[in-house]
Amino acid sequence: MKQQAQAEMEANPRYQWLGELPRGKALRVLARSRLHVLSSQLEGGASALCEAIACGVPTLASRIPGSVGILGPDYPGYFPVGDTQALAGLLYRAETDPEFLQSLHAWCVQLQPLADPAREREAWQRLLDEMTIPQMAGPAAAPSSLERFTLVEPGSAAAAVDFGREVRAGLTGRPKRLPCRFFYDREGSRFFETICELPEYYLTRAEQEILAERAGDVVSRFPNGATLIELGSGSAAKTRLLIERFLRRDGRLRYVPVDISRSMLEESTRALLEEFAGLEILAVAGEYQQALAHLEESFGGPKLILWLGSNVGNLDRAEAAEFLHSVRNRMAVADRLLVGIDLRKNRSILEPAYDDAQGVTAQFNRNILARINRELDGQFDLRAFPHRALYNEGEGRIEMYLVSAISQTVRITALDLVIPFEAGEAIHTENSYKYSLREIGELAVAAGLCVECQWLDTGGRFSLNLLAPGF
Ligand code: AVJ
Repeated sequence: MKQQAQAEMEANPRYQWLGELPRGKALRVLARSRLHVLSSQLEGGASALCEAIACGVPTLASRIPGSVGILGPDYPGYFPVGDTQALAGLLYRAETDPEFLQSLHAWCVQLQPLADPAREREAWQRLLDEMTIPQMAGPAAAPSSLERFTLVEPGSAAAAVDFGREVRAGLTGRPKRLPCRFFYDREGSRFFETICELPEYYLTRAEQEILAERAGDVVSRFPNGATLIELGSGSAAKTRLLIERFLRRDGRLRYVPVDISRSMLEESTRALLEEFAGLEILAVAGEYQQALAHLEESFGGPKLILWLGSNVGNLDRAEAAEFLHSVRNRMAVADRLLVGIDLRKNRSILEPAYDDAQGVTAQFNRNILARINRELDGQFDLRAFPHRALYNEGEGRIEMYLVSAISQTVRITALDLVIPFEAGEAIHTENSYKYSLREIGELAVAAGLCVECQWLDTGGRFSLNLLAPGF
């Protein structure tokens, strides 16, 4: 072929054979060209075609399925496979008929987003993230933080669509409501971290107190090589107490934090990896349902599954039993579930915990409207929606609302929606269920679990429950 090409070059001043070029050089030649020919007789030209599209250079292509799949059936620049005469005709036309060349060019420019390198890199990253399975660190090496970290984000593509759909459904329904899982974007997660330090919000400190006391107890129930899985890990501050204990004993630990906030996950795991050399992390950014699949992964030893912070309180009692049951179904006999549950108590303690003097909880609550403004081009005036937290004693739950102070309408541009509010009309944003010790026992039974240990803080406000699969 090389000889044939050289002969042609001698006879034809318009023909130049450049030989084999490294990819970078070939791309530079392509990018300077007015037209590209893809004369493939079989499959295999898709990458060349995409490079040309990315460079904004139109292609004359043989009509093979691989090219038709990219350019579409009606593209004007095809010639029949192997038909040199037809190709020559097209080349001549492209040289002499500017409109024809322009039409090819316009067609290919339209396809450019498909071949955008940034988009492609992102798609590859997503695909690789989904497929990566964590490897236990080798014995001799001291792997870097990066080597000990994997992040998967199972439902990321669906999440954005989901937010808009839920906002529409929640604000056009009656009574108006918004699901509390949407509190936790970057800003919301920060507000929640601040809530955990408020004097009125006793939950975090009470749980921390129990864990500080009992971490050794919990860890001693597990053999060397256990995996620690955490649902709703947040900043993982309390988890440190367990991680430290495991590492002190075993030298290494695999930790699988699951959280809806990807930014929070990345931040908290980075800190943990830097602090603990023996720690290996598989972070799952997603909702509980997506995390369940990862519970089934076999990590070798038994699993300790954490569900702390009374996160269970966001589900109603039936949902909580159902969710715990689905967790239980993925547990082996030796696995355990450690669940932090806030207890029923007097409203004079509960209501301030959800309506603090500094107004952080109010900001946390209103952040869901701020998020609609940010992500869906909403026009909520946050000042017109005061925060309200009520303890419903019959149901044993705190109910949070945003109440429209005035009669008003609010546009949400991205949803093409206008929402009317009466003065005093509320949006229900969260339930936080509280349990009696008896209700905890009932919850465990309904989920097919049994309470192996139960610890309370000294104030008797909060409980930590070690649950085992019941038979
Ligand atoms: C994260 C669900 C446990 O219900 O106490 C805190 C959320 N809402 N203040 C809770 C929350 C308002 C919190 N959980």
